[in-house]
Amino acid sequence: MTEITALKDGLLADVAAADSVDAVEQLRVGALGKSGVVTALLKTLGAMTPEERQLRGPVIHDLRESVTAAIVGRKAALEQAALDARLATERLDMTLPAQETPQGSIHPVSQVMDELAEIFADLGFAVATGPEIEDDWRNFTALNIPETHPARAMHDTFYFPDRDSEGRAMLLRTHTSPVQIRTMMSQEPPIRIIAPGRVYRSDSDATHTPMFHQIEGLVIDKGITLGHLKWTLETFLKAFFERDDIVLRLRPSYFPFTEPSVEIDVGYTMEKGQRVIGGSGDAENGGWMEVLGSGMVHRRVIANCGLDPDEWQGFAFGTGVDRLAMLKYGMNDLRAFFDGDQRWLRHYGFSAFDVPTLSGGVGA
Ligand code: 2NM
Repeated sequence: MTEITALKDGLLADVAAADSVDAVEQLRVGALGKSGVVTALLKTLGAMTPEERQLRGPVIHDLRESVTAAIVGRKAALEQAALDARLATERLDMTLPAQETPQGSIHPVSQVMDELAEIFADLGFAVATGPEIEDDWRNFTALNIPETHPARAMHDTFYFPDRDSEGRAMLLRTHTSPVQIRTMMSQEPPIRIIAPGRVYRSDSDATHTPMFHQIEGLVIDKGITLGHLKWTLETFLKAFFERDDIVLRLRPSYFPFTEPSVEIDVGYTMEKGQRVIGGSGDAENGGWMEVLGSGMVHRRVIANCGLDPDEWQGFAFGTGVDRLAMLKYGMNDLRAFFDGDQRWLRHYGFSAFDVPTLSGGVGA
């Protein structure tokens, strides 16, 4: 019995003195391994008389448990100490200045979104955002887009396999209009918002990517007319393209959510063999380019949002941010926008210090 107590004290002292995980492991093999001293003692229990076993059994089991616990504890302490030492050497002071010049740049889409927010803020518009996963009521039904409308077809819309808790089909929003629906349902008019963001359509070729960026605008107030729409979009286009000779052509069109609906063309002229926004499209060397869709918000859409269409009227508009960026900064392949090619980003990217301001010129 005393030799077991001595063995236990010796093993515990060895474990406590072990200064590496490897050393502890060697002690474990020597004591608890297949031919370890403690294992050998456990094996002697089988050959004992019941009386002997009753006496020595608990002592041997206590030996095994004490040694096992000591080994586990010592290993954990050593591992923690090793981790603490590593963390101490790998510590980085993130408040120190960078040792190398940052290589990142602002993507043209982000830059143009900032320009748009700046221009419309000056006209009294707030920026509204919403989820990219929407339901078919907010994305289609509320906007007066009937079940049979081609925009709802599977080849245009990315649907999720499951419905939401209200039994509505879930989808990736195909435009940012559900943000306008959410705003009309949750805010009291007057409303003046722009809704920029990612939208998704199952479409992919040289001029279409399955994800692209849209900006839509909405004004709801009393006595809003097509004149307000025309002035707002003309003022916006002059600020965005930084030219006073922007000429608009309003063309009748059709959208389910506006009545009347108006397509906005902008005059362009040829400069050095390139189309440049500005000047009359009817000029000798000019033409018209479609840049915005718009219209007076359909009274059914206003009513769907719980507002009285006899009291509240409004206009809305929408366009592609990626296309606006291409027109302003002269890129020709939409697909390059989302490739993450370092050379493209170095060439077309903006400095983080290039913050668009109206006083400094949004074009930078
Ligand atoms: C466009 C063109 C015309 C539009 C309408 C609405 C809403 F929610 F108020 F009904 N939001 N956006 C709209 C109207 C969008 O994009 C080409």
